Amino acid sequence: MRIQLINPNTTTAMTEKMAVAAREVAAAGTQILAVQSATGPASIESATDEAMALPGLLAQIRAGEAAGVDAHVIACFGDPGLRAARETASAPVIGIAEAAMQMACLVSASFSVVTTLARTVPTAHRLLEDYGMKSRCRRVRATGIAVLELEAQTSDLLRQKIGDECRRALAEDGVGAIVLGCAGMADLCTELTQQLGVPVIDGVTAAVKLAEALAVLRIRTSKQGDYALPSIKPYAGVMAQFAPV
Ligand code: 2AL
Repeated sequence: MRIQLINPNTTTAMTEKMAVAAREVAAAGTQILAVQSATGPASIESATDEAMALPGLLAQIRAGEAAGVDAHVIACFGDPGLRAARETASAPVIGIAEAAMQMACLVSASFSVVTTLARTVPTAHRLLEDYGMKSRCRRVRATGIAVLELEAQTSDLLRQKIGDECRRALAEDGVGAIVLGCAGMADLCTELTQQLGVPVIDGVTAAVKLAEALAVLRIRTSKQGDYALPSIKPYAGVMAQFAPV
């Protein structure tokens, strides 16, 4: 099976980092095709970044559909463009935030999210609302770390900082699990789970395993109702190249 792992930001080091995490958990017969947007911001930390990242992301979804991939993963914790990607695709599309939150709910009554900048916290709250998970998430905690500080291997200093915030979540929030709020934290999941003694869930690996499950079960994105294909129409200016076909 082939899973297209899409980094919707344009930072190659981050794409490579998440590909390593994805390949570590992929089943023997699963190929991870790691790609990134060709246009857009270096990291996605605001609604503006997200809006500017979407044309490049949707172009990758379309390319993956044309290549016949079995599933797509959108590897950014804001799940940018998830609804639009599901309109565009017939294969399943999994966002890492939804995947991590769903998996946390399978093993704990409640969880906290430990994420990057305070700037990204409202997005996480909006996703919790959209996914009907507000009652399961006790708190979304920012570490003050920018996404691009996590683009390559996470430094010892940042590992400590993220670990400390997870410890505070366990001490203060009354939760049984932690959800990591950035694709760039994928390399911390195993060690934090060992150190903290509770499930620490990274969305990249959670999404890969959910994508495999849907593909094996031949469950694909519904083309009726909300995720029906978008209608074809002219797009003007620079957007013409991104128009649905
Ligand atoms: C992210 C992420 O995972 N990738 C990115 O560009 N921004 N998440 C975040 N919370 O800022």
